[in-house]
Amino acid sequence: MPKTILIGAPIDAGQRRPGCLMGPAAYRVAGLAQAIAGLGHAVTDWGDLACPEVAAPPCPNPAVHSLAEVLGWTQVLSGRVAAALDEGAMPVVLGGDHSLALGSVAGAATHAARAGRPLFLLWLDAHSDFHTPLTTTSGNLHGTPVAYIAGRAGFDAFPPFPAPLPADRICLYGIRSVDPAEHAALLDHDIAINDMRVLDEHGVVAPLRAFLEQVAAAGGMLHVSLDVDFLDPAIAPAVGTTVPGGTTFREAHLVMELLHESGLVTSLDLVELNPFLDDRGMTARLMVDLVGSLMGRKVFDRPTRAK
Ligand code: NNH
Ligand code: MN
Ligand code: MN
Ligand code: MN
Repeated sequence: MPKTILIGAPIDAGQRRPGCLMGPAAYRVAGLAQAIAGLGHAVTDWGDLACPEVAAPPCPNPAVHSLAEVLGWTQVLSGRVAAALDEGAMPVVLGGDHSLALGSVAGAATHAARAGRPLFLLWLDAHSDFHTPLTTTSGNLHGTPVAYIAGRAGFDAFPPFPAPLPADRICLYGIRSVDPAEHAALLDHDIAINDMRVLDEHGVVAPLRAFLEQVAAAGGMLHVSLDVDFLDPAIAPAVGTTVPGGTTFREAHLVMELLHESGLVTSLDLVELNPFLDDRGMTARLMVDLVGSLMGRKVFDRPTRAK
């Protein structure tokens, strides 16, 4: 029986709008554990983690805020996600803002290194989150995890990322908001950038399959980081940074269904849900439904490709 471990990460220090702290509670109210258990998984809920008190050195960029808190979360999450993977389970991290991925992906990378397998990253997001603490102008560290994971300089306050991912193991998908400093840095890296233009032109399937084939060929582990703003704001209003032109209900489900069929996903983040901005729980419910598709819910249990 596949094992799933839920890890609550009520962090909102990576951005400025209050409300993400309620994310883990909203997922529980929306029935996340029951949905996963109903698909035949053994689900354990580790509850909400607490942020340890740590000291952070001063940051040369005065815009950066809440560095110590984000650092504390990075340390605790890295340890817990690695521990969940060591138990042979799939950790599902319930955010909390996207800065939690500094820790969750570090934990996945720690485990992958111990297991001697390459780690791949699928970043489902409107944003590229490729700032460093030195380039961010908002000072919101939720805009930085991909740069940390890719081993960019500027993260001196943080533990060195365990085995940074080469660019060709990272896939950005759903992107439609990139700041100038991120844009310049991305041009220097060979990261697959599936922005909405690419998905409009090629559809959601082909670019995703191409990446999944790479993961499978390498015998890799796959961390999926799902930002609520990957979805179109019309179907997912409960996020502080809505960007029009996101994926539709069916596109998002199809992505999840393909991920399930691939059998490759080993860890998952659910980030940026702000229940205070939700409309009668619709976003929390949609996120739970998407996890259901990722974990194997389907209408018919048969090969899905028409002959
Ligand atoms: N790039 C912007 C910043 O760094 C926005 C980041 N916001 C996000 N990322 N929601 O997913 O502030
Ligand atoms: Mn994000
Ligand atoms: Mn985003
Ligand atoms: Mn922001």
